[in-house]
This record gives sequence, structure tokens and C-alpha cells, in this order.
Amino acid sequence: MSVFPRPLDAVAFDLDGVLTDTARAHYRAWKRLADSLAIPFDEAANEALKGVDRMGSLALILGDRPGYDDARRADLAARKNDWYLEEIAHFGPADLFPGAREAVEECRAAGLKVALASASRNAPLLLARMEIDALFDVVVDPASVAAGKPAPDIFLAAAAAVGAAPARTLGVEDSQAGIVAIHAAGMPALGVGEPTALPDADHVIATIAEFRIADYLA
Ligand code: B16
Ligand code: MG
Repeated sequence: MSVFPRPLDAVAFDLDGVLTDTARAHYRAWKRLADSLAIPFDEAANEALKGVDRMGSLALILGDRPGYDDARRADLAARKNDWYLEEIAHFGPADLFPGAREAVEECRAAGLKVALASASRNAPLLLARMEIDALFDVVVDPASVAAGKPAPDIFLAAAAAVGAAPARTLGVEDSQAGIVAIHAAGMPALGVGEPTALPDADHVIATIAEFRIADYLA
């Protein structure tokens, strides 16, 4: 039985892969790093990195290869981020997915609080460049939570920051790690993407253009 429709007070959106295609930019930057280290890395391997924070992603790429102490890892992560910043240097409102701004505006119009629950430390920069920063009541700082996705911390922080109960906060995610995090927080989970890649989501839409808050709100 579907968990929707249900009473909701808030929506916590993921950013990368939900509102904009930075997933591609992350992939290209990680691919550049992996190639420079002669570590095999492809789009299939990249799936596991989606939603996972920067150091966690690097750990997944390096695996158990020896010779990567903390200082080297910090250096590699900084290099990847520089390349990522190059990738998003020209981002603007046109880089929002079709329907992304409307999805957030619809939630606000329905009287719901809107939070951003992105693992990306670059999220505030991206929101500003895409000119949607003013639409969010709260942007959770991923550095402020103890554990990244798939831990529930960032979604719990998002709900708490807007004063909503987790069970009345809809989480919207494109990554399996994110769906696991949403459920661990006790929230209903809407997946955006390929249903087979998001088997645990309570419902999956192909893109954010399909998002209609009325489909989920009782
Ligand atoms: P940064 P999300 C996540 O954003 C990305 O999906 C993930 O690929 C990335 O490693 C992570 O942000 C950290 O990003 O290096 O910019 O801090 O999907 O949670 O919005
Ligand atoms: Mg994402």
C-alpha cells in the first residue's frame, strides 16, 4: 500500500541529480581524478558515489589501495573539487532541470516549508547561481551533521530546522544512499530517476518535471 497521499508540513529536496544535473559534473571531475591515478572508474561505478560526501566518495574510488594517507586524500579531494568548480563555473538558471523551480514554488504555494538536504558543500553557491536560493526556508550545512548519507542526519536536521516532524516531511532524492537516509530518518521517500536504481523509494518519478505536490499531500 502506498504511503501517499499523506499529511505533510515540509519537503526536503536533494540538489544534485534532483534539481540540476551536477551529478554529471561530479562524475567528470572524479573521472579526471581517477584517470590521473590510473584507477579504473566508469559511470556504473559512479552510481555508488551519488549522494555520498566528498571524502566518502574518494574512499570508494581508492578502495583498499595502499599509499593514500589522510594528507594525500585531502589533497586529492581538493583537486577534484577544483575540477568540479571548473565544471560548474558557468552554471546559471538555465542549468536547473525543467520543472525544478516550479516544484519548489508549488510546495511553497501549498503552504509547506522547503529545505535543501544536499551533501554538497557547494550547494549554497549553486543555489545562488541558479537563482533559487530565496525559495528555500533552510539550507542544511552538510559540515554541521555528524554522518553523511546513507545516515539520516542531514534529513533529520532539515526537518528540525523547519520545525516539521520527520513523518510529515517528504524527502526527494536521486540516489540510493539518499533514499536509505530518508527512510532512516522516518520520512517518506520520493525517488527521482530510474525505478530499478531506486528500489526502496516509496514512489519514483522519472524527472522533477513530473513532480506535483498534490500527488503526495492529503
Ligand atoms: P561536494 P547531493 C552530493 O550532492 C553529490 O550527489 C555527490 O556526488 C557529492 O560527492 C556530494 O554531494 C558532495 O559534494 O564535493 O560538492 O561537497 O546529491 O546530496 O545534493
Ligand atoms: Mg543527489
